[in-house]
Amino acid sequence: MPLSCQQLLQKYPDLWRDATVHPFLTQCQTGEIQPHQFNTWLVQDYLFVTEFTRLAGALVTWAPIDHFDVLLGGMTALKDELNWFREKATERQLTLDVPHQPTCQIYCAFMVNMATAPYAVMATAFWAIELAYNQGWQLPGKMPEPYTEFADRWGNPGFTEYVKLLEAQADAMLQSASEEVLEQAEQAFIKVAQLERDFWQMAFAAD
Ligand code: HMH
Repeated sequence: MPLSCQQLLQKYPDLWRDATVHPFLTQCQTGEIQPHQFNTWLVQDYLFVTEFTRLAGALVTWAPIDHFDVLLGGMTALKDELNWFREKATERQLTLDVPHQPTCQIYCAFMVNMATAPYAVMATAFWAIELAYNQGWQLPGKMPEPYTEFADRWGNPGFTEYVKLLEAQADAMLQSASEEVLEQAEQAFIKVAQLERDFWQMAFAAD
């Protein structure tokens, strides 16, 4: 049973690679991505982040008080991020009032489910979700316009630091977790990796 976030990454390298390396991202870097693919990602990711914000709220509900600083800092960033998504949508003349695509719906349902999981499990899932974007947007290298600000949002050094703090908090909980909770945390990690891959694929395959 894994006792740390790093052990999860080491145990499932292929799953994690597929969560963070995708033609959607490499084609943002080369400029080959088409506007309808990018816009599909943008609108669906806004919907994703609204549900992710509710998961952040659930974390605050169950976290020990010494985890508040990191989590509340994350929520402040989410407030800014949601407003930024609305600006980006307006610039691109996109409506955010659209149905969830099936993949986005499944990911949102997973997060609703996580919100009632043991805190160690939700903290592990929350870390994995943020790390996926932190690494995913960094790996292709410098993104050209108009994608630079998207890559910077999740790839910037401050965000990398935040993800490390989330990892330390998840690790602290995993250290004293029961075998059953460790198993749940491992399953949640696997699920996040698969859902991340599916989310890129959903946008990439948009028609
Ligand atoms: C699908 N995963 C997805 N969207 C995001 N915005 C993040 C992770 C990071 O918050």
